[in-house]
Amino acid sequence: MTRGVLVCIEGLDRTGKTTQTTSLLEKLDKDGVDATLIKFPERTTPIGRIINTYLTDTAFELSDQSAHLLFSANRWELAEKIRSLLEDGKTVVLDRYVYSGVAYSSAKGLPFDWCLSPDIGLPKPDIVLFMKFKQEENVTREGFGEERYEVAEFQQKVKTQFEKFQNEDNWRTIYVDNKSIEEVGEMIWTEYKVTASRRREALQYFSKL
Ligand code: NYM
Repeated sequence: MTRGVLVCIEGLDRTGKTTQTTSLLEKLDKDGVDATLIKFPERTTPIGRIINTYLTDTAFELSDQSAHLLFSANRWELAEKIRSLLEDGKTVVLDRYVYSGVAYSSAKGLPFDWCLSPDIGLPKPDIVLFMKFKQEENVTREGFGEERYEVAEFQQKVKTQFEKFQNEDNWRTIYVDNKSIEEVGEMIWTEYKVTASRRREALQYFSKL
C-alpha cells in the first residue's frame, strides 16, 4: 500500500492556519482522501495540559529549556499515531509542528541546533506550507495578545527563525497578503495536489539540518 501524505501548515500566530487546515480537511474529504488533522500543541494529552497552562497563565513559570522540551515531548506523544496513520495509507495534516517548536524557542535565544535535537527522529512532512503575512497584519487580528508570545516584536524574531527553513526541499511559502480565505485555500490545495501526485519514497524522519 502507498503510504499517506504528511502535510504541515505553519506560520506565526493568527495567520489563519486553523481556518486553512479545516478547509484543507474538507477538500480532502470531498476528494475521497481519508485524512486526519493533528494540531500542535495537542492540549488534551498529559503533557499538552501542562503546555496549555503555560500558554494561558503568565504566573506559571517554566525555564525556556523546559518549555521547549515539553513542546517536543508533546509531539512524541503523537509520533507513533502519525507514523501508523501514514503507513496505513492515511493523509495526516499537521497544524504546527517541529518548525514552530524550533522557531519560537530559538527566537527566545536558545541555540537553533539545540532546539531541533529533541525532535530528531520524528516523521518529516512531505510538504510544509508556511503562511506568510506582513507582520503588521497578524498582530491586528482579533484575539492577538491573548496568549504568551503574542507580542509584535517577538513575532518578528520568530519569523526570522522560521525563514531559516526556507531552503528545505519540502518548504513552500504561501503569501497571504491581500488574499481571500478561498484564494489562500486554493494555493494550498494546488501545492498539496502536486505533492500527492508524486511517487512517494519511504517516510522520512527529522535528522540534523
Ligand atoms: N508553540 C507551538 C511553541 O512555542 N512551540 C511549539 O512547539 C508549538 C507547536 O504555542 N504561540 C507556540 C506557538 C503559539 C502557541 O499555538 C500556541 P496555537 O497554534 O495558537 O494553539
